Amino acid sequence: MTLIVALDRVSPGEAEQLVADLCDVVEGFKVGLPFVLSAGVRLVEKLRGACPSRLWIADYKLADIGYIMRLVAEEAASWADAVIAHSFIGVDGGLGELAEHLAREGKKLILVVSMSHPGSRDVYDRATPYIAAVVERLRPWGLVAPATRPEMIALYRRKAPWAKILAPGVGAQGAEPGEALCAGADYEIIGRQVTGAPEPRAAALLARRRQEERLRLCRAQS
Ligand code: BMP
Repeated sequence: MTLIVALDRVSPGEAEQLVADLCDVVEGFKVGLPFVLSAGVRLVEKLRGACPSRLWIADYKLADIGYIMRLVAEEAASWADAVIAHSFIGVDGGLGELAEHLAREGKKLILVVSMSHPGSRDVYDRATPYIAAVVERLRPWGLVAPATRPEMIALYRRKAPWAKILAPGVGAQGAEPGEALCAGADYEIIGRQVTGAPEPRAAALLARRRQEERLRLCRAQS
């Protein structure tokens, strides 16, 4: 499956309903800070327990010294299969420690390499050679790259053929379902367009259908 749903601004009750509705139609759930801070870790553990077969991602966008990132990863260990960190902080004393810790624990590291908002061009996208060097050195399981700028996905697809690419920015931020998959992403992350829909399951199924249609088109054209 190619859809990951972001849980950000949802109430505890909505989250439980969303997970029940979506468990069999998504690849996983990305749990963001707004949700964890408001609902608490215990609820996230309960959500995971209700849908244990899916990929659960802690999106804390870590950007600290290795020691602190390891402590945060330990806090998420009870429910998260994967942890997202920023790549710009570098390896020695930073991401290297986090990567080693996660590998020991059998958890996945996902690095942000470019972002979906326009300001990503100010720093992240000017630093591509340096970011790519961090990615090459750490060889993380996954990368976050923007569905809103498919050219960045294509670029990192070439630079890191082994990595899973997770692409946010679909729906509320303007990218169409399937665009990022056509550029080489493995999963598209959708938040508000699904979680804010009157019928989230129907919205997720529609997004999946549109992904498939777009993929068929772009494969036929290539
Ligand atoms: P939405 O589909 O509601 O715009 O949500 C997008 C999700 O993807 C949010 O959880 C956000 O934190 C995340 N995200 C993003 O939008 N852009 C990025 O570059 C990286 C992200 O993780």
